[in-house]
Amino acid sequence: MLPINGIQLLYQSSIRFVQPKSEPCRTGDDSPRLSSAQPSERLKQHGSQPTMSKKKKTRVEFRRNRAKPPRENDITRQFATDAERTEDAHSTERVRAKGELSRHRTVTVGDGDGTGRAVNPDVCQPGRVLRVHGLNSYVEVADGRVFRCVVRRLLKTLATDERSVVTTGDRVWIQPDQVIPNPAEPTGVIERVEPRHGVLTRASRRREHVLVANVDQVVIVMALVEPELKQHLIDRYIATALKGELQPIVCLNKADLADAAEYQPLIGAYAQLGIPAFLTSARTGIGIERLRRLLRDRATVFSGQSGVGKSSLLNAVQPELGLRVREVSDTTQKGQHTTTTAELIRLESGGWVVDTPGVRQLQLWGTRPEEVEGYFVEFHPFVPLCGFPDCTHTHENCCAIRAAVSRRQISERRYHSYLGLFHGVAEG
Ligand SMILES: Nc1nc2c(ncn2[C@@H]2O[C@H](COP(=O)(O)OP(=O)(O)O)[C@@H](O)[C@H]2O)c(=O)[nH]1
Ligand SMILES: [Mg+2]
Ligand SMILES: [Zn+2]
Repeated sequence: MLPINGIQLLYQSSIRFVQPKSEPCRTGDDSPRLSSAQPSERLKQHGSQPTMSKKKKTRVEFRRNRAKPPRENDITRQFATDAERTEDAHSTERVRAKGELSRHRTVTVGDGDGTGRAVNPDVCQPGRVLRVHGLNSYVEVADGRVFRCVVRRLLKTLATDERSVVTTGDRVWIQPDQVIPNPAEPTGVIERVEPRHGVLTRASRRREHVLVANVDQVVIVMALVEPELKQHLIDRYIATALKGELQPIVCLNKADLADAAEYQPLIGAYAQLGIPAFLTSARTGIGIERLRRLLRDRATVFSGQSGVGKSSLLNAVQPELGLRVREVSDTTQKGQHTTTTAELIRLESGGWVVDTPGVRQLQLWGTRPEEVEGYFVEFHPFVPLCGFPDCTHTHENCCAIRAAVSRRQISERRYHSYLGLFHGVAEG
């Protein structure tokens, strides 16, 4: 008996040792505090805890505030010693007049974000990449002309860590070709890509593939049937949106094919999280007016599995688009996409939309497991109450998240989505 008691005592004392709080397990029953706990407060609470929590916070914030790790440093240095430098610096000063650029004061050459090559505004002009097709990028400039452009070889060298040097939605500077044989199709060279914000990315052969850049929001299209609704997939898309700093909007499409009432709890759950969610039907027009309103004056990317009705919804919003819609008979042929490349399309009502090809495998690119909780907003008030500052909310005893799930303060469905993402990210 004695040895067992001894072991128990040892065990208990070791628990007390790692337990940072005086109470054994406080998982958030003090509701007033919970409801008022804002993210900033959460950070403060973290900050007052032992060093481990401090370390954790720093890492997460670091990732969130940085668009991208710096590229090839030595190339930059090498470039800085280049004779061109004076000339580059000079032209950059003039380029800075454009409001958005002034945020990046050190854009001269090879800065960390974007492919920061200085341009000469006398011969170059700014534009937006509408689509990328193989080696050609189609860039619309201020006067509405669309240039077929190749990318300056140097830019490709600077951006070796990424599959897409230039992607749909990029803001670029192009140098139009001197001789343009066919005025109907002017050509040029992309000289510079501005730093990106609001991106939708996915992993592609263990590299990052930026599907689209510089958008404000993502419409996550899910079909209620055909293909069958996979609720965890919605959470996966939402996490991807939040990681790319995009506002998620959930469209549950093909509402004409299912009993709409059944989905009200799901819709309500997302509304509570501040994520607009509603039923749509490209066929009958349900929800199209609301969708149209949400798209006005914003840049939006449509995302979702193949066959859920992304192109059909866009056609319903603006019939003149005439986007190709996949025939029903095609649905069984996996790997066939009618939309093969992401394309930026201007809406008559103001704003831009991007129809993306169906993404079969969506991973949270470059995400560490401990970052995943950040993409579940309803977890935020509870996280500081977990017994361990580095709680993963997967198995720990004094976990405020797990306690909240058992009290139904966090939905079990969302918690399972969290686990799926956490483990998926952990496995790489
Ligand atoms: N019944 C019904 N069918 C739809 C709806 N939206 C799209 N579809 C059909 O679903 C199929 C795939 O649509 P498509 O727009 O190509 O999907 P995408 O791959 O997401 O762009 C086509 O056969 C469409 O006619 C809808 O709201 N209701
Ligand atoms: Mg499509
Ligand atoms: Zn926890």
